Amino acid sequence: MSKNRARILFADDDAAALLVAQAALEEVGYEVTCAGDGDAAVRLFQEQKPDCLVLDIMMPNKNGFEVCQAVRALPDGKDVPVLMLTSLDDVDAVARAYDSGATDFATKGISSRLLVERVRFLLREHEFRRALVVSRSRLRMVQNIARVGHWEVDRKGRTVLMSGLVQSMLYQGRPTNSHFGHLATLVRSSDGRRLLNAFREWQESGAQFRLETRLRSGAHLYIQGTTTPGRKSKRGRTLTLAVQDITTLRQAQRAAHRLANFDTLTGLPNRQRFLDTVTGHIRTRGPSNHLVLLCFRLLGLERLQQSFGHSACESAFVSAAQLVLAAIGHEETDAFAHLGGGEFVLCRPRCNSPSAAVDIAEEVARAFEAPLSGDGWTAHFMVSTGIALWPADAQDAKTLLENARTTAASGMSASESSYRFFTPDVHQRARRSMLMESALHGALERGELTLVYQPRVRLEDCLIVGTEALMRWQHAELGAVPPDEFIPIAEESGLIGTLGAWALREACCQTAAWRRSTGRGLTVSVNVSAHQFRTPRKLLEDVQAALAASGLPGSALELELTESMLIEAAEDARAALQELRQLGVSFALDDFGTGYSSLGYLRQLHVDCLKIDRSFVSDLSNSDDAERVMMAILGISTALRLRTVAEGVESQAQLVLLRLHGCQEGQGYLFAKPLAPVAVEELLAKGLTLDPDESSVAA
Ligand code: G
Ligand code: G
Ligand code: MN
Repeated sequence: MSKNRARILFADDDAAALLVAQAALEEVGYEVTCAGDGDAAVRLFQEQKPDCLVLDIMMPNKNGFEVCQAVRALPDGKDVPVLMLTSLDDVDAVARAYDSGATDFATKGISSRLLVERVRFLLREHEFRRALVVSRSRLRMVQNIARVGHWEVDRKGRTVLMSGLVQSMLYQGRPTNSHFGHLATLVRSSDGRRLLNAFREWQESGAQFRLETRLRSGAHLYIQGTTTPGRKSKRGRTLTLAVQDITTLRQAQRAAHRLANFDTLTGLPNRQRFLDTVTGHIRTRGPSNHLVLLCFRLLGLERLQQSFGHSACESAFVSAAQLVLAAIGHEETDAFAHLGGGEFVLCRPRCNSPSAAVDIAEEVARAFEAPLSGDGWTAHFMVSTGIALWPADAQDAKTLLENARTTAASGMSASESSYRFFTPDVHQRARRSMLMESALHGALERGELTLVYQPRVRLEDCLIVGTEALMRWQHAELGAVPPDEFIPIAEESGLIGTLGAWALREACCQTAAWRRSTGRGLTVSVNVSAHQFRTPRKLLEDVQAALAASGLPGSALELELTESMLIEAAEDARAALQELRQLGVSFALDDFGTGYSSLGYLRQLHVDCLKIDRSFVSDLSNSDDAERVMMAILGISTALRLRTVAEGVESQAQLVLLRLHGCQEGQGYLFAKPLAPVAVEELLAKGLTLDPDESSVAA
């Protein structure tokens, strides 16, 4: 059974007529099913879903009209072509046939050739109609997707046809008087006048149009389209408007503009818009004129982020933006932007003098003297300000901005708010630190990092009691990079986690080996960075792993921390310290005397040892004051029952004074420099005391 073969249901109680018609229809290729009465016709229709019905009128149980009605009531029967066979001249029957839903009629008894043609015509017409319905619904779908509608008006502007979409665009779906002139009354009067004028022109020749206006109802109307003068009708020529709703497009364009030009958090302009504005200022300003660009970077965000998370930082940015804006006394010609991450930039065209820039920087610093607070948090911030001047420091906006930013970044390790002017070496340093950061990746794997060990001695007899492990980096191009330089970079780039873990393991393994070879209880001190201390769980795991791998007892390991690290320590850091202490690990306060040095804090910090900064040691033999300060420090230390280590001991005189005032241990060039492991081994092989004779005293 081919798909293209149409199936015809032929219903007639006259068996002879049936046979004749069936033969004729089959001859031209149709498949024919015959029904001898009305009920059979309805049943067969349901079973076979024929493509066309031919119905006699007079039949048992249901006549042709009834069959037609029954079929039309079926879900599949609404569209099927139905040809009704009526008697010649029976006009009534023709009318009833249409009433009951027939598609067409033919006179009963027409020649079978004519009947075949009739059926063929009906089927073809049905096919066209179906194709039309499909294409219309496709068109409607496409129009809905593209938000396109049409509106046809007559010469006077009266609506002939308006699609639903146009109705909803213009009238929000409410049925209203949809005269073209009425549209003009819905919009602002100037737009209305333009519309009426355009209407006259459109009737002469078609045109493209765009209307972006606000309806009197308050809603925005964004449409565009084409007008085409149309067909002639009794009422004259019509005009067809193809109308496209571009509201979504417009909104997307607006949003894109907002995203491209503004910081979504603070609503301030972003980097791109800032640069555009500054570029504009530079273009319109002669070289004799000046611009100043200030970059303000918020310091102290890391702590807030750690304790209260990202959303606290975001709300801090918003409050900070307001503070900075108020402090700078915002002027109309200013360009002011949030670059993200608490970095604000200001470009002020009329500010010509460096001293005026300093005033602004100081005003902003003052604004942050009071703490900021938000949902459940209060935090203290500082500001590092970088200042760059045009045209002295850069020719174009982008370089000017980058110079101010680099300058601000270079002040980020300061312990209070500060400002700096750009100088070319800021740039050099920034370049070097970038170079360093990329070189630091993989330094460990390439074996460029090593540990050196500076012996620590008991002052009374100069017996070596342990060492301090210090990191060294030797790079092929950069040379020997001092830790003061690369540790901060390792911290910023997050590499410190890996380096710190490595140093702990290496120092523990080395010390365990020396303990085995000497049979003495040597200890080792390892420096811990602020960054490591901010992830106390990892620090704890690293220490556990280092002790396990080396077999070193926890009591032989001392961690060197700074006061600021301990003071900033969050709750989880204190908990980790406690767990480390249970492993036997002890803690030394490094660089003592250079930090807060609050006695109140000192008691709460629970450290075991103070390492007196070498600045206090170096002055010792030259000034009485220095000696009195040292006595005071040692007094505190005794009162708190802490061990003390003097750092940077360089002379016999210093050693004598330190012994005199009861300092227990010392480290310094007088005894030994930081040494490579083999050199330490040679020392240990010679004996464990490092009693310096006069000749070894540094000049
Ligand atoms: O010896 P030297 O100048 O290299 O030490 C300078 C400073 O570098 C030390 O005071 C110490 O704070 C830091 N430092 C040296 N080694 C390490 C280390 O392994 N880890 C950390 N965090 N800091 C170190
Ligand atoms: O971690 P800390 O900041 O304590 O690091 C000690 C630093 O002091 C290291 O850089 C080390 O090289 C240096 N150092 C050690 N002994 C002496 C010394 O006697 N004199 C001077 N000037 N520096 C020293
Ligand atoms: Mn140290």
